[in-house]
Amino acid sequence: MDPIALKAEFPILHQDVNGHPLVYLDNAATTQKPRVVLEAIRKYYEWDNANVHRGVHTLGSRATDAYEGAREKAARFLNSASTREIVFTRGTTASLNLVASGYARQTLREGDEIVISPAEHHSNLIPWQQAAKATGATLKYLPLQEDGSISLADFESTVTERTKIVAVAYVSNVLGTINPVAEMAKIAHKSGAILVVDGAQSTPHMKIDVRALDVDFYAFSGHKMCGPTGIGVLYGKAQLLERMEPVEFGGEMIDFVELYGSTWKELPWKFEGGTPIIAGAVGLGAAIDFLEQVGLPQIEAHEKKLAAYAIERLSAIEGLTIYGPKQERAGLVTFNLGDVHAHDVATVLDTEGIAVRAGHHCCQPLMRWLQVSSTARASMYLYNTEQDVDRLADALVKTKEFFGHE
Ligand code: 7TS
Repeated sequence: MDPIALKAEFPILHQDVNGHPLVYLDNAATTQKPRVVLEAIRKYYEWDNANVHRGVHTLGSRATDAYEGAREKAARFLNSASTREIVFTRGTTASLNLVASGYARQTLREGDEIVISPAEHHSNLIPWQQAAKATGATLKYLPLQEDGSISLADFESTVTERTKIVAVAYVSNVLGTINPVAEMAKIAHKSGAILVVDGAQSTPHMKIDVRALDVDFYAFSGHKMCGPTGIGVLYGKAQLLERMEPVEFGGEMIDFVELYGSTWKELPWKFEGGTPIIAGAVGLGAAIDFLEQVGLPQIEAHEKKLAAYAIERLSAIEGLTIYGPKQERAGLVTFNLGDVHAHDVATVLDTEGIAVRAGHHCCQPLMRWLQVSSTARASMYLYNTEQDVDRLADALVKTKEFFGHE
């Protein structure tokens, strides 16, 4: 894998920001888009645009083929058994909300438990809070190890026969921890619970096989994996999706409508009310092709190497604290520089053309657990290089001097 050759495919990365060549290290927030994705969306709008599943005209059937073709790509990408198990949504947040509203609220009873971790992104936390409130179920938190990881022993003792739903991120967007979701699925299933996986930070960076992992629901966003914003996927096992009621009603999702009652289309369309995000799905399909061509195992290996290098370079900066495990982690590094506010760190880095994110990263309970109000985060992708990490490390040393920490 040649990150420099790959970078050439991303027009946006070839610009100066504040007088310096851009170093984009905010990939956990969103990734940039390669030419093939931009072209696929443009071609769709220039040649095929029409509404789907209704037109008998040629453009209508081309648009339908493009949309359903993207679903086939997503099914293959996740190794799901069927396209019936692939629901297009707006992204991870919408996918998790769909499970919380369509499954959790309809199946949970008072006394049931939902198990999550305090390291979850708000998108995998608030929907469960709300589902618990609505049903009388109890929200139960897994303990975290000192480095923020979850031990399987703790997991096993937290999940009981009352647990009906377990929801965890495969990869933490702050700590870079990689949760053992295959083992978690086994333990959850033994207790009769289902496992919902937030795949926002795993899907772009490693090969995902939902059948090998045996997860019950799996959510991800297109924009974090070279695709456009506004499109994502909810994978669900067919027998669970069958049991779920739709949460959005209207056009596209119905079978037969009478004055006082209606029936729904079959899977997955009963969950896709209204005109869908057709161009988004087309762009996601192109992004999947692109990632598969590069190779997910190659991307993962490249990012692990870069993360190890970043940890080595950043650890050498006195006064800099890195959060999360030092090994066996994903390609992002979250840190604080002495007592300098993370927003100030990110602002100074921006004057050097380096884009990182600062703040609570939509993980306020985790910030409290870390006993910080915010952190800075550099997150890598396939187009980042050791030179990018060097630029970051050098700029951090400058930042330290700027704020008077010698
Ligand atoms: N889950 C995790 C683990 C995430 O990192 C994010 C987005 C989401 C869910 C929500 O994804 P969305 O596409 O629906 O917004 N995380 C971040 C981040 O870390 N910085 O900006 C967005």
